[in-house]
Amino acid sequence: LDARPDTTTHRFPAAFRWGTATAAYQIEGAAAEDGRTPSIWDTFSRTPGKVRNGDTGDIAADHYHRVSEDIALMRRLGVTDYRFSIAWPRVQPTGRGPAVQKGLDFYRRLVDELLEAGIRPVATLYHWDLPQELEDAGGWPQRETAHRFGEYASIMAGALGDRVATWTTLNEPWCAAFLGYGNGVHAPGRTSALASLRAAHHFNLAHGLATGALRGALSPGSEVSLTLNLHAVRPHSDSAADLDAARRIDAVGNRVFLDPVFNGSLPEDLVRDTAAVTDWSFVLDGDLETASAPIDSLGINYYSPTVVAAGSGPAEASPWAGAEQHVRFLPAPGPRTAMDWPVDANGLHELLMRLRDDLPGVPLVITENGAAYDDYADPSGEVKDPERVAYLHAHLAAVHRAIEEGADVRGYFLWSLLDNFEWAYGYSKRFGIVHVDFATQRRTFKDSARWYAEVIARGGLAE
Ligand code: PNW
Repeated sequence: LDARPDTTTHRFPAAFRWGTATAAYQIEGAAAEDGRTPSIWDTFSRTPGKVRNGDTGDIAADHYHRVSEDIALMRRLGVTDYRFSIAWPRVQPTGRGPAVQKGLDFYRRLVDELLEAGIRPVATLYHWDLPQELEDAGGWPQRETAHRFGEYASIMAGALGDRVATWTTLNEPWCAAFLGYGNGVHAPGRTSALASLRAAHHFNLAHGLATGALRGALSPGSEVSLTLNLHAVRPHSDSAADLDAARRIDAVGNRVFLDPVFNGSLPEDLVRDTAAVTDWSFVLDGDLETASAPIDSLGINYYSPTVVAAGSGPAEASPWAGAEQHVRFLPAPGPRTAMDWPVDANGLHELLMRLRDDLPGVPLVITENGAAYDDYADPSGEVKDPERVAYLHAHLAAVHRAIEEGADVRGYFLWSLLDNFEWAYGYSKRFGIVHVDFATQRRTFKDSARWYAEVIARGGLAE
């Protein structure tokens, strides 16, 4: 039996937000119901060879039909907040024109049931499911898409602005721009360095336009935010060449979004590094001002650190526009998750220290952290996931240490509530703290769910 003394070793601030996170395409299913049309992820997952085992989000965790059941799971966990995303093609199927009432109704019911359960709704407007029609018109490399996104944001602000606690404009624009248009591992699967940089800029513009649209419709106490998967970049050595490799990845991985959003500027070194790809003439007067509309917090998704050295990677189909010939990625040492991602909680602490120093006055929220592991079904019927518990414990301890050292971290959202459609990996990777049997849609708490409920109840960690 567990012999831990019942003493809290890491107590979090009383107002700390404890949540779980999901995304529409990864859990909802009901891909063709109530007027929803295909997004780029429907098209991509139906293209042979793009997603492992040919998996799609057609059914996923069937959350569209199981909202009440899933909110009951969250009540059992005791979370204070729930981070979900809105599927743009459910609300505005062609990405233009009037909203579909049934799409709005679905999210209104979700939000109202959350509020009834005492759980704060944290809504992300874009978690990668662009209406296919907008991709057919050019997608994110096309400026018009940013304006369409601003319009969609005002529809959502009008529909739910009185009851959503936190709006997140975009989830991980780095993945959407550079994996979607750079190396093509994510939808829409295009491979062009220029397209990836254009997309990144239009995400910044879209974020600013949406922030403006939301600002006017917020209820008192509501907030606007942006979630980035910032790369915790470590140079392999202190050599000038390795430090320069780290600078390049920081520019095209982090500052490509941080500088426009928090400074209203483009990183000068990024413009230099990418001179062979573009002169950035797609950045028009006023864009950076729009992108830098003040926001209330920054969301950070963290899974593992990135170690780089001078060298070169594959020139073709890279998500690192302009850095391919100068940077080599090294495997970080130590244990790995089922994604083969290194487990290293120090990377999260390093990132939070950097943001404490670089973005003073900006409240931080961990909007995703978690790990994929294969579950072990105990003969007792319990789902054992000791590695996930160890991963989560170590990362929450790192957040706690960062708070003690002055980082203004307001909350933590565990990725993910449910096992779900893990993008290019399909259903082969399980991130949930609740096991989903995809044949029956039966949900079962894993040990990590019980552990997280205890952490939330205690307001911190115990040994
Ligand atoms: C994030 N990478 O995706 C997403 O926000 C989630 O939807 C996803 O399920 C989760 O992390 C786990 O993967 C990422 O290759 C996908 O650097 C890929 C990368 C990073 C984040």
